[in-house]
Amino acid sequence: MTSFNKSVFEKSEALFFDSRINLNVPHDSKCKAQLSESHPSCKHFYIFEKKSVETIYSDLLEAKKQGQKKFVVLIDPDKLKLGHMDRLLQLAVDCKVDYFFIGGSLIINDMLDEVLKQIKKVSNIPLILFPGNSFQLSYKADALLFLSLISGRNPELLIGKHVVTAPFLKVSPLEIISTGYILIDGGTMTSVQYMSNTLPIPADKKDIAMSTALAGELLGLKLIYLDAGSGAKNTISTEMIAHVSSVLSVPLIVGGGITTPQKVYDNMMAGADMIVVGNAIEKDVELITDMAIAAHQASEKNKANHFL
Ligand code: 1GP
Repeated sequence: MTSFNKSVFEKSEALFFDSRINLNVPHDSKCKAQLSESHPSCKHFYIFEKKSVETIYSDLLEAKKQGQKKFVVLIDPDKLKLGHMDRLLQLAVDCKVDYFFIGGSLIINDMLDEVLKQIKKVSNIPLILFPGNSFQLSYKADALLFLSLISGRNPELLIGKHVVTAPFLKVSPLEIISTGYILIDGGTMTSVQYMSNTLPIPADKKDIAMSTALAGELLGLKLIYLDAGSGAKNTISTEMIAHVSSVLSVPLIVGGGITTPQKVYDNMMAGADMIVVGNAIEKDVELITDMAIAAHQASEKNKANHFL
Protein backbone atom coordinates (compact mmCIF):
# COMPACT_ATOMS: atom_id res chain seq x y z
CA MET A 1 0.00 0.00 0.00
CA THR A 2 1.35 3.37 -0.88
CA SER A 3 2.27 5.58 1.99
CA PHE A 4 0.72 9.00 1.94
CA ASN A 5 -0.18 11.67 4.37
CA LYS A 6 -3.87 11.16 5.01
CA SER A 7 -4.41 14.57 6.52
CA VAL A 8 -2.95 16.30 3.47
CA PHE A 9 -5.14 14.16 1.26
CA GLU A 10 -8.27 14.87 3.25
CA LYS A 11 -7.72 18.58 3.01
CA SER A 12 -7.32 18.32 -0.71
CA GLU A 13 -9.85 19.07 -3.39
CA ALA A 14 -8.75 15.77 -4.86
CA LEU A 15 -11.10 13.99 -2.49
CA PHE A 16 -13.97 15.21 -4.54
CA PHE A 17 -12.67 13.96 -7.86
CA ASP A 18 -14.62 10.75 -7.79
CA SER A 19 -17.91 12.58 -7.53
CA ARG A 20 -16.94 15.19 -10.14
CA ILE A 21 -15.32 13.01 -12.75
CA ASN A 22 -16.34 9.63 -14.01
CA LEU A 23 -13.14 7.82 -13.16
CA ASN A 24 -14.60 4.37 -13.74
CA VAL A 25 -12.53 2.83 -11.00
CA PRO A 26 -11.66 -0.75 -11.95
CA HIS A 27 -13.17 -3.47 -9.74
CA ASP A 28 -10.02 -5.39 -9.10
CA SER A 29 -8.15 -6.37 -5.99
CA LYS A 30 -5.63 -3.56 -6.31
CA CYS A 31 -8.30 -1.09 -5.34
CA LYS A 32 -9.60 -0.63 -1.82
CA ALA A 33 -12.54 1.65 -1.22
CA GLN A 34 -12.65 3.43 2.10
CA LEU A 35 -15.33 5.51 3.70
CA SER A 36 -14.41 9.09 4.26
CA GLU A 37 -15.66 10.03 7.70
CA SER A 38 -14.43 13.59 7.57
CA HIS A 39 -16.11 14.39 4.26
CA PRO A 40 -19.72 13.27 4.34
CA SER A 41 -20.30 14.95 0.98
CA CYS A 42 -17.88 12.53 -0.60
CA LYS A 43 -19.06 8.93 -0.48
CA HIS A 44 -15.70 7.26 -0.65
CA PHE A 45 -12.21 7.57 -1.93
CA TYR A 46 -9.80 5.01 -3.24
CA ILE A 47 -6.31 4.07 -2.34
CA PHE A 48 -4.37 2.08 -4.91
CA GLU A 49 -1.27 0.07 -4.73
CA LYS A 50 1.26 2.21 -6.52
CA LYS A 51 3.30 0.27 -9.06
CA SER A 52 6.68 -0.16 -7.42
CA VAL A 53 8.52 0.02 -10.74
CA GLU A 54 8.18 2.84 -13.25
CA THR A 55 7.73 0.38 -16.09
CA ILE A 56 7.05 2.69 -19.00
CA TYR A 57 9.63 5.28 -18.07
CA SER A 58 12.30 2.60 -17.47
CA ASP A 59 11.55 1.22 -20.93
CA LEU A 60 11.90 4.67 -22.45
CA LEU A 61 15.24 5.25 -20.74
CA GLU A 62 16.52 1.84 -21.78
CA ALA A 63 15.37 2.47 -25.37
CA LYS A 64 17.20 5.79 -25.43
CA LYS A 65 20.34 4.11 -24.11
CA GLN A 66 20.14 1.57 -26.96
CA GLY A 67 19.36 4.23 -29.60
CA GLN A 68 15.94 2.67 -30.14
CA LYS A 69 13.03 4.84 -31.36
CA LYS A 70 9.36 4.68 -30.40
CA PHE A 71 6.32 5.28 -32.56
CA VAL A 72 3.24 6.67 -30.84
CA VAL A 73 -0.32 6.98 -32.17
CA LEU A 74 -2.32 9.80 -30.60
CA ILE A 75 -6.01 9.12 -30.17
CA ASP A 76 -8.29 12.05 -29.48
CA PRO A 77 -11.49 10.40 -28.16
CA ASP A 78 -13.55 13.27 -29.56
CA LYS A 79 -12.20 12.94 -33.08
CA LEU A 80 -11.95 9.17 -33.37
CA LYS A 81 -14.54 7.71 -35.69
CA LEU A 82 -15.72 4.63 -33.82
CA GLY A 83 -16.16 2.83 -37.14
CA HIS A 84 -12.37 3.17 -37.67
CA MET A 85 -11.47 1.95 -34.21
CA ASP A 86 -11.26 -1.79 -35.00
CA ARG A 87 -9.10 -1.21 -38.06
CA LEU A 88 -6.87 1.24 -36.21
CA LEU A 89 -6.32 -1.22 -33.37
CA GLN A 90 -5.68 -4.12 -35.72
CA LEU A 91 -3.06 -2.12 -37.64
CA ALA A 92 -1.48 -0.80 -34.45
CA VAL A 93 -1.07 -4.33 -33.06
CA ASP A 94 0.14 -5.78 -36.39
CA CYS A 95 2.62 -2.95 -36.92
CA LYS A 96 3.87 -3.01 -33.32
CA VAL A 97 3.00 0.57 -32.44
CA ASP A 98 4.85 1.25 -29.18
CA TYR A 99 2.36 3.42 -27.29
CA PHE A 100 -0.98 5.11 -27.55
CA PHE A 101 -1.29 8.65 -26.28
CA ILE A 102 -4.87 9.46 -25.39
CA GLY A 103 -6.14 13.02 -25.08
CA GLY A 104 -7.33 16.17 -26.74
CA SER A 105 -7.73 19.86 -26.07
CA LEU A 106 -11.27 19.16 -24.95
CA ILE A 107 -13.13 15.93 -24.47
CA ILE A 108 -16.72 16.80 -25.16
CA ASN A 109 -18.25 13.42 -25.89
CA ASP A 110 -17.25 11.65 -22.68
CA MET A 111 -15.69 8.82 -24.70
CA LEU A 112 -12.40 8.62 -22.78
CA ASP A 113 -13.18 5.53 -20.70
CA GLU A 114 -14.94 3.79 -23.56
CA VAL A 115 -11.95 4.29 -25.87
CA LEU A 116 -9.51 3.05 -23.21
CA LYS A 117 -11.70 0.02 -22.54
CA GLN A 118 -11.92 -0.87 -26.25
CA ILE A 119 -8.16 -0.65 -26.68
CA LYS A 120 -7.44 -2.75 -23.58
CA LYS A 121 -9.74 -5.47 -24.87
CA VAL A 122 -7.64 -6.13 -27.96
CA SER A 123 -4.11 -4.96 -27.29
CA ASN A 124 -1.35 -4.74 -24.71
CA ILE A 125 -0.01 -1.51 -26.17
CA PRO A 126 0.51 0.79 -23.17
CA LEU A 127 -1.98 3.64 -22.84
CA ILE A 128 -0.56 6.97 -21.80
CA LEU A 129 -2.85 9.88 -21.01
CA PHE A 130 -1.84 13.12 -22.74
CA PRO A 131 -4.40 15.35 -21.08
CA GLY A 132 -5.53 18.68 -22.46
CA ASN A 133 -6.85 19.55 -19.01
CA SER A 134 -7.08 18.12 -15.50
CA PHE A 135 -10.44 16.47 -16.17
CA GLN A 136 -8.97 14.03 -18.69
CA LEU A 137 -8.08 11.37 -16.18
CA SER A 138 -8.92 7.70 -16.08
CA TYR A 139 -7.63 4.78 -14.07
CA LYS A 140 -8.07 2.60 -17.14
CA ALA A 141 -4.85 4.04 -18.62
CA ASP A 142 -1.37 2.90 -17.64
CA ALA A 143 0.43 6.20 -17.31
CA LEU A 144 -0.04 9.93 -17.43
CA LEU A 145 2.15 12.64 -18.92
CA PHE A 146 2.17 15.17 -16.09
CA LEU A 147 2.61 18.13 -18.41
CA SER A 148 4.14 21.46 -17.53
CA LEU A 149 3.84 23.95 -20.39
CA ILE A 150 7.37 25.30 -20.06
CA SER A 151 7.36 27.27 -23.33
CA GLY A 152 4.56 29.43 -21.91
CA ARG A 153 4.31 31.83 -19.02
CA ASN A 154 0.87 30.83 -17.81
CA PRO A 155 1.40 29.93 -14.13
CA GLU A 156 -1.68 27.69 -14.04
CA LEU A 157 -0.14 25.42 -16.68
CA LEU A 158 3.34 25.60 -15.19
CA ILE A 159 2.38 24.60 -11.64
CA GLY A 160 -1.17 25.69 -10.70
CA LYS A 161 -3.18 22.73 -12.03
CA HIS A 162 -0.47 20.38 -10.78
CA VAL A 163 -0.96 21.49 -7.18
CA VAL A 164 -4.66 20.71 -7.39
CA THR A 165 -4.20 17.27 -8.96
CA ALA A 166 -1.03 16.08 -7.17
CA PRO A 167 -2.69 14.52 -4.07
CA PHE A 168 -5.06 12.60 -6.31
CA LEU A 169 -2.28 11.41 -8.61
CA LYS A 170 -0.15 10.36 -5.66
CA VAL A 171 -2.67 7.67 -4.72
CA SER A 172 -3.76 6.77 -8.24
CA PRO A 173 -2.45 3.59 -9.91
CA LEU A 174 -1.20 5.58 -12.91
CA GLU A 175 2.50 5.84 -13.58
CA ILE A 176 3.12 9.57 -13.48
CA ILE A 177 5.74 10.86 -15.90
CA SER A 178 6.63 14.53 -15.52
CA THR A 179 6.96 16.11 -18.94
CA GLY A 180 8.21 19.49 -20.09
CA TYR A 181 5.81 20.45 -22.85
CA ILE A 182 7.20 22.93 -25.38
CA LEU A 183 4.94 24.44 -27.98
CA ILE A 184 6.62 25.48 -31.25
CA ASP A 185 4.93 27.72 -33.79
CA GLY A 186 3.56 25.45 -36.53
CA GLY A 187 2.32 28.24 -38.80
CA THR A 188 -1.27 28.20 -37.62
CA MET A 189 -3.16 28.90 -34.39
CA THR A 190 -3.54 25.45 -32.82
CA SER A 191 -6.09 24.44 -30.18
CA VAL A 192 -3.39 24.12 -27.56
CA GLN A 193 -2.12 27.64 -28.24
CA TYR A 194 -5.59 29.08 -27.97
CA MET A 195 -6.64 27.02 -24.95
CA SER A 196 -3.40 27.59 -23.04
CA ASN A 197 -3.33 31.32 -23.73
CA THR A 198 0.41 31.11 -24.33
CA LEU A 199 2.75 32.05 -27.14
CA PRO A 200 4.59 29.24 -28.92
CA ILE A 201 8.33 29.51 -29.46
CA PRO A 202 8.99 30.86 -32.99
CA ALA A 203 9.89 28.06 -35.41
CA ASP A 204 13.32 29.53 -36.22
CA LYS A 205 14.40 30.18 -32.60
CA LYS A 206 16.21 26.94 -32.00
CA ASP A 207 18.36 28.35 -29.19
CA ILE A 208 15.25 29.32 -27.22
CA ALA A 209 13.82 25.83 -27.75
CA MET A 210 17.12 24.23 -26.72
CA SER A 211 17.48 26.39 -23.58
CA THR A 212 13.86 25.77 -22.60
CA ALA A 213 14.27 22.01 -22.99
CA LEU A 214 17.50 22.06 -21.02
CA ALA A 215 15.90 24.10 -18.25
CA GLY A 216 13.11 21.50 -18.12
CA GLU A 217 15.61 18.67 -17.78
CA LEU A 218 17.61 20.52 -15.13
CA LEU A 219 14.38 21.10 -13.20
CA GLY A 220 13.96 17.33 -13.09
CA LEU A 221 11.34 16.78 -15.77
CA LYS A 222 11.64 13.24 -17.12
CA LEU A 223 10.57 13.81 -20.73
CA ILE A 224 10.64 16.76 -23.08
CA TYR A 225 7.85 17.06 -25.65
CA LEU A 226 8.39 19.42 -28.62
CA ASP A 227 4.98 19.93 -30.20
CA ALA A 228 3.85 22.06 -33.12
CA GLY A 229 0.26 21.27 -32.04
CA SER A 230 -2.24 18.93 -33.58
CA GLY A 231 -2.82 19.60 -37.28
CA ALA A 232 0.07 22.09 -37.47
CA LYS A 233 0.69 23.45 -40.96
CA ASN A 234 4.48 23.25 -40.53
CA THR A 235 6.25 20.51 -38.66
CA ILE A 236 9.15 21.26 -36.33
CA SER A 237 12.36 21.52 -38.34
CA THR A 238 14.94 18.75 -38.18
CA GLU A 239 17.49 21.48 -37.32
CA MET A 240 15.55 22.41 -34.19
CA ILE A 241 15.06 18.73 -33.24
CA ALA A 242 18.78 18.05 -33.64
CA HIS A 243 19.73 21.14 -31.64
CA VAL A 244 17.39 20.30 -28.75
CA SER A 245 18.29 16.61 -28.80
CA SER A 246 22.03 17.39 -28.65
CA VAL A 247 21.74 18.81 -25.10
CA LEU A 248 19.26 16.38 -23.56
CA SER A 249 19.81 13.20 -21.58
CA VAL A 250 16.09 12.52 -21.12
CA PRO A 251 13.95 11.16 -23.99
CA LEU A 252 12.66 13.69 -26.53
CA ILE A 253 9.13 13.41 -27.94
CA VAL A 254 8.26 15.25 -31.17
CA GLY A 255 4.83 15.74 -32.74
CA GLY A 256 2.48 18.07 -34.54
CA GLY A 257 1.55 18.07 -38.22
CA ILE A 258 3.48 14.94 -39.22
CA THR A 259 1.73 13.42 -42.24
CA THR A 260 4.30 11.24 -44.03
CA PRO A 261 6.45 8.21 -43.22
CA GLN A 262 9.48 10.13 -44.51
CA LYS A 263 8.91 12.82 -41.88
CA VAL A 264 8.69 10.17 -39.16
CA TYR A 265 12.02 8.75 -40.34
CA ASP A 266 13.74 12.14 -40.72
CA ASN A 267 12.64 13.40 -37.31
CA MET A 268 13.84 10.23 -35.63
CA MET A 269 17.19 10.39 -37.40
CA ALA A 270 17.46 14.06 -36.36
CA GLY A 271 17.22 13.05 -32.68
CA ALA A 272 13.59 12.52 -31.69
CA ASP A 273 13.27 9.45 -29.46
CA MET A 274 9.51 9.23 -29.90
CA ILE A 275 7.32 10.47 -32.73
CA VAL A 276 3.63 11.14 -32.16
CA VAL A 277 1.09 11.14 -34.99
CA GLY A 278 -2.60 11.87 -34.52
CA ASN A 279 -4.34 13.96 -37.14
CA ALA A 280 -2.96 12.24 -40.25
CA ILE A 281 -3.95 8.81 -38.91
CA GLU A 282 -7.41 10.06 -37.98
CA LYS A 283 -7.82 11.01 -41.65
CA ASP A 284 -6.25 7.86 -43.10
CA VAL A 285 -5.87 5.01 -40.68
CA GLU A 286 -3.94 2.92 -43.24
CA LEU A 287 -0.99 5.34 -42.86
CA ILE A 288 -0.08 3.53 -39.63
CA THR A 289 1.60 0.72 -41.59
CA ASP A 290 4.07 2.84 -43.56
CA MET A 291 4.72 5.17 -40.65
CA ALA A 292 5.47 2.24 -38.34
CA ILE A 293 7.79 0.72 -40.98
CA ALA A 294 9.61 4.06 -41.29
CA ALA A 295 9.91 4.25 -37.49
CA HIS A 296 11.30 0.72 -37.24
CA GLN A 297 13.80 1.45 -40.03
CA ALA A 298 14.97 4.62 -38.27
CA SER A 299 15.22 2.69 -35.03
CA GLU A 300 17.34 -0.09 -36.57
CA LYS A 301 19.60 2.37 -38.39
CA ASN A 302 20.03 4.51 -35.30
CA LYS A 303 20.75 1.49 -33.08
CA ALA A 304 23.45 0.38 -35.52
CA ASN A 305 25.00 3.89 -35.61
CA HIS A 306 24.71 4.21 -31.85
CA PHE A 307 27.41 1.68 -31.06
CA LEU A 308 29.82 2.58 -33.88
C1 1GP B 1 -0.39 16.91 -31.04
O1 1GP B 1 1.82 16.07 -31.29
C2 1GP B 1 0.49 15.75 -31.40
O2 1GP B 1 -0.23 17.31 -29.74
C3 1GP B 1 0.14 15.15 -32.71
O3 1GP B 1 -0.11 16.11 -33.70
O4 1GP B 1 -2.34 15.43 -34.53
O5 1GP B 1 -0.86 16.89 -35.92
O6 1GP B 1 -0.30 14.49 -35.57
P1 1GP B 1 -0.93 15.71 -35.01
